[in-house]
Amino acid sequence: MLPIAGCSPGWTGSASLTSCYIAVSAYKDMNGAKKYCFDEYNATVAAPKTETENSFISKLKSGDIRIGIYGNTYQNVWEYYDGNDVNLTVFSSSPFCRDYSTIEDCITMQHDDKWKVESCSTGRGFVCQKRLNFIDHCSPLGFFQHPYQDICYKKLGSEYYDDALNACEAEGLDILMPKTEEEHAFMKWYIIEYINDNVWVGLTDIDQERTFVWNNGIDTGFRAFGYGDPNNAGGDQHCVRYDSISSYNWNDWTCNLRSTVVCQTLACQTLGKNYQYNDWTCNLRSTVVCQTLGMKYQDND
Ligand SMILES: [Ca+2]
Repeated sequence: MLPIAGCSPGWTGSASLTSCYIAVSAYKDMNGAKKYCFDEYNATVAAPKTETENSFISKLKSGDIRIGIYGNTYQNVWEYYDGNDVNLTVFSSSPFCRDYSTIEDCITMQHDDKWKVESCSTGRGFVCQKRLNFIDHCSPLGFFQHPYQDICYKKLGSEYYDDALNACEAEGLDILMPKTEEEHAFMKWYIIEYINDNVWVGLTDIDQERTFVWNNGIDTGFRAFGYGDPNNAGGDQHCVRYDSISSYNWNDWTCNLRSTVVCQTLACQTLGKNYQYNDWTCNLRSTVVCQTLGMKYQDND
């Protein structure tokens, strides 16, 4: 296999695609496939967004291939695991015809490149996918990294909210602040799979009830509260957490109870006082990454 610019050895891609791919020999249900790609490669299950990408992925592995799209057959609504809506669908027949719809259905690509709906619990082969030029900034520091974005996360212990802020700050990090659907979709999945506990979000309405403010940076307007929240139950819920009772969507919650702390930092800012990288990692990515994420996360004033 010829090396592809921007892809690690053993991975493949093409000039027109913005991702790298690797066919794996594992055979798993949807959940297992997602964990496999993340654990092994900080990657996701390949999910085609164009016809070109669809046929490219199809040729990487013989037999049926499970792809990283889930949805609801009754509604014919499909979503990528990065939280984005699916625009391309190439079903071999109308998914409405299937009668085994559950809350979550999965999609398998057949040898003719066409898709069929299946239960997510059916084991299938799959392909892992990651961004072109992906660099693992985070795991050398003991952090984990968003597969699509240059954000590093670090899990700490269980703290009151104020102590959570202090604990992250003491490490030169921010508290978790998912400000886009893409960040939220990943974090919700990660919490369910790897943390299995309620996790603070750096968002509070301490100063003015119902006016939620991020711990720092701009407000994208993104919120992921669960059904019925924020409700300020008991009149003392001014902090926010990923909550098991909300299926790990957000719940406004009292600041004076403990939840697990996850801190975050932009990958290019992990050069802070506590986490010195060696020079080459910084120099490789700093210009592009910092400009992009800077636009998104930092105040302009
Ligand atoms: Ca609440």
